[in-house]
Amino acid sequence: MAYQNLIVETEDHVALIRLNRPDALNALNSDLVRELADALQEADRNDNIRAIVVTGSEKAFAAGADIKEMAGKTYADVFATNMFGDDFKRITGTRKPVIAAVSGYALGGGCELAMACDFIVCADTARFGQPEINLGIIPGMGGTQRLARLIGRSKAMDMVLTGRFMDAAEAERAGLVSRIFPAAKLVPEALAIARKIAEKSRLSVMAAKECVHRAEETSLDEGILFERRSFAALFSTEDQKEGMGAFMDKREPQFRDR
Ligand code: DAK
Repeated sequence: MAYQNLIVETEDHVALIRLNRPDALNALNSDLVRELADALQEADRNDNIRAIVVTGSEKAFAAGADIKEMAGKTYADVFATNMFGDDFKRITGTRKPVIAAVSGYALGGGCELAMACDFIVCADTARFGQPEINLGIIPGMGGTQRLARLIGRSKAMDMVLTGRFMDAAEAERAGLVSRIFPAAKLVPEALAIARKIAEKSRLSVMAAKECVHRAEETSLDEGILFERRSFAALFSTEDQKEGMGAFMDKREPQFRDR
């Protein structure tokens, strides 16, 4: 599919989706968010793709929702159209692993988009923030919820109430990002991580993703039960036999997603 606001490339079973509105620092307008949801769904359906990287430009992952598009909206517009809501649900519904590779600004909806991916790696230039408070609004794509879960209430309140930006080192310390790379190496490193995941059994990757996300949505007891059931289910797969057999034979496993 051809996109106006994205550049999509696929290599070695990994889709690289680059947000591409350079004149607006990749501000998220409704077209871009719809296209991103389409691209992720397309990648999810494509058997050749096993992992996905979402990135922006060197200067900005995304500087937030498009303020120029939002400025004139009324309560009725935002509420009745469920602004971004349906597309964002499609984005978070992606079943394959999605890595956010953040360079430069990840602000407002941009930070929320990064947090909606499975994990975030960033460049040493990254700046995360929820500056909506400066515009007389609050985060609207899960920022208050995901940030609080990921970095704790104290830092989340600090970010959301002051609108200050967090640099890469603080983001890593806080647990918002998993790894930091020099800016020039960010995308190659993110792709290398995605390729590493792409080598695993698709079945255990998808089960692992579902289980980790459950941790944010259920009690510990329920989450552990979900994990236990998923763990047991994987013993019905050929890939479990192959993975353990390969270990005992001292060879690399050949997973077949069965
Ligand atoms: N929207 C629209 N255009 C933006 C933009 C944005 N968020 N951010 C930057 N731009 C545009 C600028 O207007 C400028 O365009 P021209 O004026 O040249 O036409 C161009 O990008 C370059 O920006 P600057 O000239 O400002 O570049 P600087 O390097 O000087 O500054 C900056 C970079 C990132 C610090 C600055 O651009 C900035 O502060 N941007 C705004 C950041 C921000 O406030 N972000 C939060 C937006 S509110 C919801 C879901 C989500 C949301 C709301 C509701 N629902 C589901 C209900 C989310 C809300 C937000 O994200």
